[in-house]
Amino acid sequence: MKSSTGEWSDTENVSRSQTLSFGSRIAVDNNGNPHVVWEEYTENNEIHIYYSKRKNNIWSNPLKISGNSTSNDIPDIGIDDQGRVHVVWMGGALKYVRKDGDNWTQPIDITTLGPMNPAIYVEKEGKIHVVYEHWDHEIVYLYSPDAGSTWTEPMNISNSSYYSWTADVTADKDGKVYVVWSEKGGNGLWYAVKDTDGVWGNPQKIPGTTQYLWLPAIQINEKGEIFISYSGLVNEQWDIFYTKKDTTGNWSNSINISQTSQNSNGWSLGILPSGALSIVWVEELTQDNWEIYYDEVSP
Ligand SMILES: [Ca+2]
Ligand SMILES: [Ca+2]
Repeated sequence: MKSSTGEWSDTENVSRSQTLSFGSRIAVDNNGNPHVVWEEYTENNEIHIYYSKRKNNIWSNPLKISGNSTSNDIPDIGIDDQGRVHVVWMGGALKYVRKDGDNWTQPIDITTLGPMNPAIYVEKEGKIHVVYEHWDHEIVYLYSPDAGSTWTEPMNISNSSYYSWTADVTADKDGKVYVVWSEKGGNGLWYAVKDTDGVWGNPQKIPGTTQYLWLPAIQINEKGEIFISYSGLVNEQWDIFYTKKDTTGNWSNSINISQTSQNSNGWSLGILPSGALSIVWVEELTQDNWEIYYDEVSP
């Protein structure tokens, strides 16, 4: 963790297991405590989803939250202002669990329609937005207006003939929902907006995003400026970029922030209290040696 005065703490082992721990995601609650989910590979080749929370400098014992399902993948986590924790992942179907106080619900299937690479965003009051890739190469959206009690039917929001994949979702302070995704084959980054009346606009291409790219992440600040980071192909290797849409609707040119000669891949994007962007990615220093990198950018 990085303190408010800029020092990084020592690395802390959250999973504390003898087996492979992989694919972690993090969310921070109102009190500043981080909550982490990840995939844990067992000795008999099962994969389960685990959770731990840090409070008073202590990480809770890792807890298996994926129930009896033995093959699980790609968790994501969000927290509302009541401190309820919401987690989705792929376990055949798209699984969802909620932590309320100290109690976890049993996993439920919120859709069985081909969920891949899910991402979750939870608004303050507990409205939940989930996007994922469907097998037919479309980006699909699910919504819960009531903190996970009920869910809408899956809705195709990409609706393109291209292979649509790697989506992320967020909402602004008024409740407008923004989804960004990549279209394979050099067709760039696209986004769609759900207005506060619940109606989706047509997907729009983000200007200047023509190269091969993937793994977009999206954030919106209090002013309504939109920030998107992604991995894009440059000179036959990958770099990390970000672009910004200002409040008058103009997109900036994408800025290359990794500028390294080896592969750079995402993703995590945050907005710091100062207004700066925090971006985390991995660099392939040598084959099989990926290291985690971090940068802050004043947009
Ligand atoms: Ca498509
Ligand atoms: Ca690079």
